Amino acid sequence: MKLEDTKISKIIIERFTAKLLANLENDVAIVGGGPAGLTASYYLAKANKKVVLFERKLSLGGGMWGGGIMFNEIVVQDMGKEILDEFGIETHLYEDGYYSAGSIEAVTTICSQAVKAGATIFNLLGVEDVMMTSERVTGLVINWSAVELSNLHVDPITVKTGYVIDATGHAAEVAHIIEKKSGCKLLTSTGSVIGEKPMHADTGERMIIENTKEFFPGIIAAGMCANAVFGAPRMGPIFGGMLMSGKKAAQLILSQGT
Ligand code: 48F
Repeated sequence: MKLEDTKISKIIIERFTAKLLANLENDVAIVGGGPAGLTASYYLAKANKKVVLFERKLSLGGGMWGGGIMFNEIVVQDMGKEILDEFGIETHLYEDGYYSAGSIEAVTTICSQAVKAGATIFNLLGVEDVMMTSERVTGLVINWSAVELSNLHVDPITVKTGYVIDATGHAAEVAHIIEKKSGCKLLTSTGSVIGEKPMHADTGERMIIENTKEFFPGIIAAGMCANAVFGAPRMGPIFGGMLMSGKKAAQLILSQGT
């Protein structure tokens, strides 16, 4: 058989278009494909939710690839180890309560498990706005990262969803968009994004679980975004909190039974 160049193009265009069309309406839309967003997508897909994740970069994994200062090892505590075990990621006991794992194995495995569980992931697509009423977030506004990077004047498209998870990391991008554009008060103590506090791994890891919750009806903060929105410390290259936060975000949505 002789390969036809244009047939290859046709397959990609048709398959991608079908995938995008199939995901314009979904149960949960996750913004950001770092450890928190990917973990949330895994648990939601496993529970048969129609879940789509948008990541603006070419690669998934967010800040996990680089471990700490580009030393590609991550640290987890007991709660993180349990989730890494569930993903089948090898961990090594350092001493009581401290485990390490290779960040390359961690990222590639979590991503693979999320996709195999049924999550649909779009890379190179960024979320630049939300759709909302004064009562609830109802969808996302997406555009190609290439458009954003080149500052081209190209209009975005929209995605309708039951729930959004803001897993955009330190930047808490979706929360800032809602705060800035809607004029509505967020469900934080100040009504605004409070901002992350200086490094303190123990406090940050404890508070991230508590802070994984709705900050406006229809949108849950997960991962580092949760501490940025509700005002808690960063924690550096320990990742149990990110994984647990992703899991909790999924559980909160699943507990709604919608
Ligand atoms: O930053 P990131 O890894 O967030 P996370 O899952 O994990 C945080 C840790 O990596 C680390 C830490 C651990 O102690 O503090 O920082 O909370 O992943 C966030 C992802 O979201 C993407 C961004 O490219 C990254 O891959 N992202 C951010 N804003 C947007 C976005 C956006 N508007 N649209 C699409 N993707």
